[in-house]
Amino acid sequence: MHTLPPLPYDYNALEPIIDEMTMQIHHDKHHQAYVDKLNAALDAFPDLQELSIDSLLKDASNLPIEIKQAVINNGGGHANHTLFWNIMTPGASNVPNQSLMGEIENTFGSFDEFKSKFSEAATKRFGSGWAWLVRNADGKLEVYSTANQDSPLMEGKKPLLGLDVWEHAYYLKYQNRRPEYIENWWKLVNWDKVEE
Ligand code: MN3
Repeated sequence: MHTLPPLPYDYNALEPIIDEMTMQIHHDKHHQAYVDKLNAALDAFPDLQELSIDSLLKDASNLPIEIKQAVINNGGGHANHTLFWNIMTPGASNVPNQSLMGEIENTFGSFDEFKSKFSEAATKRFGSGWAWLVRNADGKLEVYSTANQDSPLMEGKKPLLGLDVWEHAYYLKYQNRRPEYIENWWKLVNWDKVEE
């Protein structure tokens, strides 16, 4: 059975950038629903119930056809949100440590260029999806976005930092102002967790 991990901080901890009601609905309703639907999809497949969520997604192409899309959607939703809660923290003011900062600068030119590339990926993702900083199969850092709840794990990429740009993540406070949500969100990034 997959279970909903508790938030690592209070529902109101990310105020004023992300409001308490959004956090409550997002975690307790949306994330819980992904967990419940993932468990329901795996109900008839005891062998698959033994696998970690990462293993399920990495090998998603080989899943039984009747549950494949349900696992991609809901397993992806479970994995993506679990990462999302953990890479945010109240009062974050830190930047990546020297080693990750050096790698970001080498890959993207500067930390600011990395941020603007990531923000652009988040802004331009049409409809619902996620922006990512990942380590790809060649071990290199990469910024891109995915649709829906598609996990980078399905493409052999390890997600380090993810931003949820589904409307449910920001609509109560920001309505149609996705760029403002993205800009404010940078103040919440917990770089210690990204490095882990
Ligand atoms: Mn979400």
